[in-house]
Amino acid sequence: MSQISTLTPVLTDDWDAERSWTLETYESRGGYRALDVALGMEPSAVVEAVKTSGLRGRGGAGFPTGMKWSFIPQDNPKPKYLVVNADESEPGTCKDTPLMMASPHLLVEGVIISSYAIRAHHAFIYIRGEILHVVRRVQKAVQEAYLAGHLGKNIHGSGYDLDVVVHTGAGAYICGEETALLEGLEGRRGQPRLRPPFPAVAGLYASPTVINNVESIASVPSIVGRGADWFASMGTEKSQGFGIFSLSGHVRRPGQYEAPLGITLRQLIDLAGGIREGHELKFWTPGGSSTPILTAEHLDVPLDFEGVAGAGSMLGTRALQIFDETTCVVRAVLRWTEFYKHESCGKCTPCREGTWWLVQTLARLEAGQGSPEDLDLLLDQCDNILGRSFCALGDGATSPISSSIQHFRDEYLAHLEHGGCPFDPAASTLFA
Ligand code: L3W
Ligand code: SF4
Repeated sequence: MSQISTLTPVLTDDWDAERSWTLETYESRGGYRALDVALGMEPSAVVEAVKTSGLRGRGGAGFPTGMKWSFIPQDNPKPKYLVVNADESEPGTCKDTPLMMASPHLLVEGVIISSYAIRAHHAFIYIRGEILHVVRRVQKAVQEAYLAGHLGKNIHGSGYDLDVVVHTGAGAYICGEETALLEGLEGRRGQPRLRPPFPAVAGLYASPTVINNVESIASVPSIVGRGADWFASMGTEKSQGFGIFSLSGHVRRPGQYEAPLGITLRQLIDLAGGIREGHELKFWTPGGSSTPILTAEHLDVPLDFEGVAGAGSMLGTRALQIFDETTCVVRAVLRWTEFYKHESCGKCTPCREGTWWLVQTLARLEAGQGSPEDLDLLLDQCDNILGRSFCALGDGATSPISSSIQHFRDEYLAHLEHGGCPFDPAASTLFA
């Protein structure tokens, strides 16, 4: 099975182990040994190792993790903080939740090593409030880690102290934006802050703060334990290492597939047993609905930051939502746009008003009641949001619309000719 050998079980390695989430299982499989390695190093050497590994942020933007850590000013007398962004809410994105359920100690060990590297003594794990089972599991792991001496005072006799707080959000998508998350953590309504200053300079309580995604932090123990060169030997030249690819929708075996960056959708669909029987791929998202959709033409695009950008999209969170020919693209895009309208925080006019107008225009087209000029109107509305919004939510809302018009203009027009949706809603299991 040559395809199986392309997988890189590191983050998902323990998922099938019995009671994988317990400290006992984690330690029996080598857990918390990388922490000893890290505590034997200078903090700056840990930062250097993460830089050398090439690890890039796994939350969507792909910013180099080691570089972000090195922005923390060590001559600043203020406390330093580490914040884990576990507010996973991007449509289709579902990798951090299973990771925290199956391997919460991998995250906790990553938090301790990362906090040590940036010389923080307080860390926060900000978890989306609706996933209470995850909150409880991570809280339990933190408690176990305290009792075992992995957290608290004088960790492993090293003289290093760290406290970790598990914080629950209230379920707003915008709180996954790092500065809105900080507002929420400080007890205010979650709305983005102006950047710069970036959080690395003035973040939580106006102090230097590193904010990283769950999967980024969970990758750190393996980098420290197995070496930066080992990590960098996987993936592609500028997108090193591995990641979790979440396949959902019209594939036979939807799920999480851990693989080196640079794998293609064709290979991943093979691993997932193919598109459901008797059907063919129509369109897909590389990283959730905020990334422009791609089509069957793009099956062999390397799924790394550069490859997907070259195809006109973004790698994002590797939330690969797969749609076959039974799905109406206009209906799918309308559903996503309704989500952005609902989740717009209202701070800036282009996004607050623009997402409302996008829904009006799309709904008209989807119902077959618009006119061909509505397509230009939609693109004009996107133009007035993209690059004019305060944060990435507004930009993201335009991605499915402009990319679907680029690839499926005829399908929009077919709605007008048909006087409504030409698709049989019973044929598709999605967006029916
Ligand atoms: C210091 C500088 N730090 C950048 C840091 C910055 C942040 C990171 C990336 O959006 C994307 C978005 C969504 N000095 C710095 C600096 N940084 N310049 O680097 O920053 P940025 O602005 O490139 O991106 P972002 O604001 O973090 C994230 C896309 O991800 N996305 C959404 C995913 C949603 C989830 C979820 O559900 N939780 O992850 C999917 O594609 O559209 O483009 O830390 O501070 N000079
Ligand atoms: Fe809020 Fe949307 Fe403006 Fe972001 S782009 S600040 S979510 S209104």
